[in-house]
Amino acid sequence: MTLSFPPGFLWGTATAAYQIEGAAAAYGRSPSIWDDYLREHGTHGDTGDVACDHYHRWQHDLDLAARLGAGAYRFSASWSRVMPDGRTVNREGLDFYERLVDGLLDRGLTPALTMYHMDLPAHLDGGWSNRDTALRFADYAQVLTETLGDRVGMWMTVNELYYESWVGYAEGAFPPGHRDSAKAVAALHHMLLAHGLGVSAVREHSPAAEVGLVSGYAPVVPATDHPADVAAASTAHTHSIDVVLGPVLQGRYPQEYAEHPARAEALAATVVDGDLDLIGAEVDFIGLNYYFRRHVVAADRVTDPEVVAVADPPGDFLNLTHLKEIGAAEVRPRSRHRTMADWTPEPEGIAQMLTDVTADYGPVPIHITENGLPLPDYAGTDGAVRDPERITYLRDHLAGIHTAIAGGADVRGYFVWSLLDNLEWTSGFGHRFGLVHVDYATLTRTPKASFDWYAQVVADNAVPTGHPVPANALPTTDSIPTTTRPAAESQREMIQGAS
Ligand code: IFM
Repeated sequence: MTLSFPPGFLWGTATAAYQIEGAAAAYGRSPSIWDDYLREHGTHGDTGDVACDHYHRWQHDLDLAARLGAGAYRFSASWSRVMPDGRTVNREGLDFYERLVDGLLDRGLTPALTMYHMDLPAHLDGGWSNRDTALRFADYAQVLTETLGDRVGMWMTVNELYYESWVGYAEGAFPPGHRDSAKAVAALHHMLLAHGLGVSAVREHSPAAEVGLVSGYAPVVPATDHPADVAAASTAHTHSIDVVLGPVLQGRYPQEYAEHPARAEALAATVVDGDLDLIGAEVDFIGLNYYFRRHVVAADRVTDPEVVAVADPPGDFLNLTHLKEIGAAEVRPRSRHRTMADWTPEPEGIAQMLTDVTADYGPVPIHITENGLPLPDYAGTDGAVRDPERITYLRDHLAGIHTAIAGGADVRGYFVWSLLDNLEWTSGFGHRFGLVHVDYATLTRTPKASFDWYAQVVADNAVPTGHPVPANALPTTDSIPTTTRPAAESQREMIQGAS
């Protein structure tokens, strides 16, 4: 059985600058907040110094993207490369993105350019909690759109605002590493403002293009049906999802957020008259990244035997300040299929997300701008990389999207995260999300079984369901890893060899 997608459905893959480019200290780039942070807090010292060396191998990588037959390729520009001091344009950096955009067009791929994907220039004092950062972003967006606006068909302003602001400014688990919720409220607002300013730049310099924002979307569900847990999940959903989609699609923050005792003061101190008009300027689509759902209970129930029993391990919960402040706590659900990133694939959540967004915000055009699975993929002795779990994962999520489209959701496209294995931020190179395997010792690219599977989906504009993954995607007994050295070790050797 196959599930056909609407004619003209846009298939693509996605990447982001810092996670693949490398050449971090070259060609005029200045450090982003991630460079030093990962040296101290990264896994095995994995950093973006070399990453996939996409900066030098981009032609080969675009050939791979084209081989998939997909219509679009989502990538991000590095602000630190384009405007290293925040004010002056680095022509060499901008030239790189010109080459990339032209290279995509030469290969028949629509460039889907994300202006900002987590790699804030390190010299921007105060980061996103400082309003001036949004104004600097406006300059950067002007430069990008003035230079590339005649060729980029799809712009995405800012990626995963909620996640970056709360993890980086309230939980201290991403750079800049703050633990201050007021700063997170400000950071989120300034990222939203940057989005609005980015939309203005696109309308001015790239009028034929489409523009949207990319929001992470992890539907929040109650871990039990106790009324207190149901209420806590609803609040957490508003504070993590509607807090982004409300301002962008309706020009206002959800009342429950704006008036919440834990948020109201910081928000009032941050928002300036006119901001929400800019933030709520019309977009052409909304980009949603879906990976998992969040399971939430009322914070004062974490020791209740009912909650202790549903958590896995029993009694455990994720101690997140920003949830605690709004009376919620997150637990991991029981699951046989926890990923290496410690979340559980729940394909049913993607249909739920699409149906809910459509119900809450009307029939807004949607692109799934990221969806994918981390695995410890390796090349077998025959050189093949078999990833049947990823095929199953993609198939089940695409089936969910198909269901949502049939139910009235206006989904226009789907981008697999990711084209290439890449640097998964603090989790390092071990978490492989790519359709293409990257051997970090040699930087050799090997399309995985999922690459061929996805190419067939694109060619058919349809997803095969109801039968097992292809035989050539299944592991064989001789599948022995060829690379056992930690990625960081080989990357360090490479840098030393080059100097
Ligand atoms: O790798 C990240 C990406 O940078 C942002 N969205 C989630 C992906 C997987 O964790």
